[in-house]
Amino acid sequence: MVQNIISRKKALKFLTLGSASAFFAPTIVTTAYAVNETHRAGSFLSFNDIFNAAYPFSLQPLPYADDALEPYIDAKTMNIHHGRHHNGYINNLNRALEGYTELESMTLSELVAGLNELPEEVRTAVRNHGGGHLNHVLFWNTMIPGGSDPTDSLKEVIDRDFGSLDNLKEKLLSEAGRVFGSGWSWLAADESGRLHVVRTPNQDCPLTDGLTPLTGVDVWEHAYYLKYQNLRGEYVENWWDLIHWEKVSEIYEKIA
Ligand code: MN3
Repeated sequence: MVQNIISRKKALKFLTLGSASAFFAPTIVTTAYAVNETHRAGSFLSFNDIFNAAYPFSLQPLPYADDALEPYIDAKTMNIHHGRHHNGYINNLNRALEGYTELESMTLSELVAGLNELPEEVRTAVRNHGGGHLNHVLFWNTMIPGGSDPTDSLKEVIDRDFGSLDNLKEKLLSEAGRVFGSGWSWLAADESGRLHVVRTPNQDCPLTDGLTPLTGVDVWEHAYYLKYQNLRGEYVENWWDLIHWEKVSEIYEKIA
């Protein structure tokens, strides 16, 4: 039965494509992405583009060139991380949702926030790949070449909730250091606008626990190992200096 629905859907998709592209129509939605080529930089995504993207999900270009965060994050790492790892999450997420009409109409943040209410058979896939997609979109879009300073209004909230920017940095970096294996350290906000630092394993996203992530550092080895090897702390220190605070503020203002 489920198979029938999927087949009909596929057939429909096929029909809506032009005849030339129909030859190349994939049986599943995948994003082609050539790794190890120079890719044109895109632009920074809005709050809406980050959190409310919809199926079929696609890989957006990085908002800067692969080498723009050098020497802190090297071009090869960016290229592989974005083109292979992030793209892989997207393709797997699309595969998992295919044929689930109700889920296909949900936004990325609805899927991740509502993870525990999803059908059990797709829950793990959405947890790993939906989280993987959202976490990475946020990661790329909350770094900026050359770094930046927090906006005055956000600085006030940081001072209120952490005492100082230095305290926040210390907390974020120490949580990153406490990730055993793969995971993330996040600056996140609750519904009342209070800021929190949280650590998540694997690709778990704070949204599933009711917190909106504002920015976070990916401490999977794929994020830093080519350049830093075992020096995770040095990588995380450098990440801190790349934070795109204006984008962080923009996200915070949407939810606070
Ligand atoms: Mn990653």
